[in-house]
Amino acid sequence: MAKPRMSSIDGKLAQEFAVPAHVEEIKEKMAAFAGHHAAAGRRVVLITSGGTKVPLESRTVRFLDNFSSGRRGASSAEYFMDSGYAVIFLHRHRSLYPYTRMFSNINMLDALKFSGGASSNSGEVVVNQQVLPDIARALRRYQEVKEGKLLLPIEFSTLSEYLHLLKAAAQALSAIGSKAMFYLAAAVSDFYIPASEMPEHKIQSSNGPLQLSMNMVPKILSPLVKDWAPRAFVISFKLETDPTILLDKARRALDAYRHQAVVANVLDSRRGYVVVVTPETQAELIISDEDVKNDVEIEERIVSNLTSAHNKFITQQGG
Ligand code: 9Z3
Repeated sequence: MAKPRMSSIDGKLAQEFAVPAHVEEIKEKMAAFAGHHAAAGRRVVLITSGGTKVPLESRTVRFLDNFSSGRRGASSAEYFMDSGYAVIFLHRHRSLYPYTRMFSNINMLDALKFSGGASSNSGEVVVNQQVLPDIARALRRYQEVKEGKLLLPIEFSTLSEYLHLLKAAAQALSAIGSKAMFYLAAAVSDFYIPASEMPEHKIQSSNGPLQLSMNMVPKILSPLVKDWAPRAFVISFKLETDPTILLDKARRALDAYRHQAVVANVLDSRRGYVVVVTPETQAELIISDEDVKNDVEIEERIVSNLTSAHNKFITQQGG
C-alpha cells in the first residue's frame, strides 16, 4: 500500500504543537461514526466552531483568545442534521452548543419553579415555559438527534488541540470520500508561540513591559485538501473587518488551496450577510428585517446552499 504523503506541516505539527491526550482514540471514534452513517446512506459533515486559545506560558496563566461565540457552528449543526447529515461537532469548550444555544443567556434558576409552592425542598420542580418559550421544540429535536446518534461532539480549547484534532478528523473521514463535508467555521488564531520559545512559568510583570514575538500558524487547509481528505467537499470561512478586501481574500484562498467554497463574512454584519464564493459562482445570502421577525437565521440559507452544492459535487465525483 502507498505510504500517505507527509507534508512539511505534518512535521511542524508534531514538533511545535503539543499532541492532546487520547487523540488516536478520538480518531477511531470519528472513523467509526463516519463509517456507520455513510453505510446507512448519510452524509457526514465535520463542523469546527468557536475560537482557539493560544497560551503564552506552558504552565498557562495567560493566553490570547478571540471573539467567536460558536453560534455559527452550533446553529449550522442543527440545520445540517435537519437536512439528513450526521455531524461531528469539533467545538471550543463552553462555546455555543446545538439546541442549548438558544438558552445560553438564561439563568437556569429563573426558568424553574416549584409545582406546588416553594414550601419544601422535595417539591417537584417544573419548567417555566414563559422563560423558555421554545424549550419543548428544542428538547424534542435534541432527543431525536441523540436517539439517532447523529451528533458526535468533540471539544478543544487550545490551538494545538484544534490542529491535531482537525488532522485526526480529516484522516478519519477520508475513508468516506466525497460523502464527507468540512465546514471550517472556527475562528483560528493566525499566530502562536512555539513550545520551544514559550516560558515555562508565569511571565513576571516585575520584568517590565511585555514584548511578544509570535510565529505564523501553519496553513492547515493545504494538507487537509491535498493529503488528508483529498476527495472531500471542503468549505472554509473568511472573516474580515474591512468589507472592501473581503471578496478578493476569499478568491485568493480558493486559488491557493483549491477547495470547493469560501463563506465570506464581515465581523459586524456576519449574522445578516455572507457571500458563498466558489471558483465559478458567487452567491449573496441576506437576512432581511422580515426574516429576523420570523426567526429565520442566515445559517439555514448557508446550509441549504452548501448541501445542494455538495449533492452536485458527489454526482460529479461519481458517488
Ligand atoms: C468565520 O468567519 C465565522 O463565520 C465566525 C462566526 C467566526 C465569524 P460566531 O462564532 O462567528 O458565530 O460568533 N469563521 C472563520 C474565521 C477565520 O478565522 N477564518 C480564517 C481567516 O479569515 C481562515 S480559516 O483568515
